[in-house]
Amino acid sequence: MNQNPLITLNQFIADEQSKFPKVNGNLSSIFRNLQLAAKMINRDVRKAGLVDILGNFGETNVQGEEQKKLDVISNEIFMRLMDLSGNCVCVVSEEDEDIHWCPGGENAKYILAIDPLDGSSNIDVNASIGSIFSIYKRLSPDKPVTKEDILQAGIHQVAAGYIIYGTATMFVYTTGNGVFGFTLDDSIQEFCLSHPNIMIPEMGSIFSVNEGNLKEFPAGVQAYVDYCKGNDKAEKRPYSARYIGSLIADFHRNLLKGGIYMYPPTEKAPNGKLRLLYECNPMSFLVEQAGGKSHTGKHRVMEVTPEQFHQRVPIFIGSSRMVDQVLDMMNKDA
Ligand code: P6P
Repeated sequence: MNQNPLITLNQFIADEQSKFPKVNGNLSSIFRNLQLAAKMINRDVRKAGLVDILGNFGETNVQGEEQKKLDVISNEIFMRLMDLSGNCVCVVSEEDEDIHWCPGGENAKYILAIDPLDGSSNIDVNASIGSIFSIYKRLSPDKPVTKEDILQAGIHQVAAGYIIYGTATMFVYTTGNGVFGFTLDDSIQEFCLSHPNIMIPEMGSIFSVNEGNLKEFPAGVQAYVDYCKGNDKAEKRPYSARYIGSLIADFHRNLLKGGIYMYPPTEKAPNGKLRLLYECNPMSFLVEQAGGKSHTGKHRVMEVTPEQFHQRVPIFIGSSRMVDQVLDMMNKDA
């Protein structure tokens, strides 16, 4: 019999909340609805091959990318459940150019930024995909929300996390007191604590980058990729190249095993491809809480003050010593 106590995500959230007597439970209510959204999207992702919901929706999102039906469905699920939580004033989503204002949420305290289904180009080929969320508190509860409430630097996040729809479905999050992973037990439809206090190894032997763009990378990044492929048994080089094309899948593996994920500037994407508000900031909050690092090449990601809702930044994120190595090589090249 497994001796580990069965701690569900709901119980864990309640226990965490009880540590802060002054807390009124509004954030917990958002988490309960995020969890419900995760279960609903998991249901749709798992049956994608069965129900005719594959293929392009025929519309494009603000990023100009073909929208898969599951992108649209996932976005609608998150929006509906944030509306119902009553504790969210607005949502910034990768799928919507404009802000979604939650009806009746004018006086709510929290702002959500989401990538409802990241890696969606992998849906039709059955590779792991995921949802990413980032939560902020509005700056001035007694005044109407302004752009400044939404464009806060990542250091001001109150919570962040992702759901990975992989061989198992996991809910991984932080509120600034460590990183915790919960695995969905399908038989009882409960997320159960499986990875308490996740810490990323300070050194790893996995590098994740799209080498198809290698010649477009800054010289220091090219030098680091070359270093990863070098021969040094003591340093476990050559490292393993692992790049799924799904940020959450690559990040989750590197978080548990150690490694670095890079999306450097390219000619096509001079500011990188990943979005600051709902991809880079939440993943950076998680990795730093797990003892890792996240950098744009010029700044700590979480210290960048956003200027636009869908702003992109380059990102080097993962094991602290691996991030330091690539930054050193970029600085030498500068
Ligand atoms: P590329 C998916 O579209 C995504 O945002 C990340 O999940 C993934 O790591 C990256 O883009 C893949 O981009 O340009 O290498 O195909």
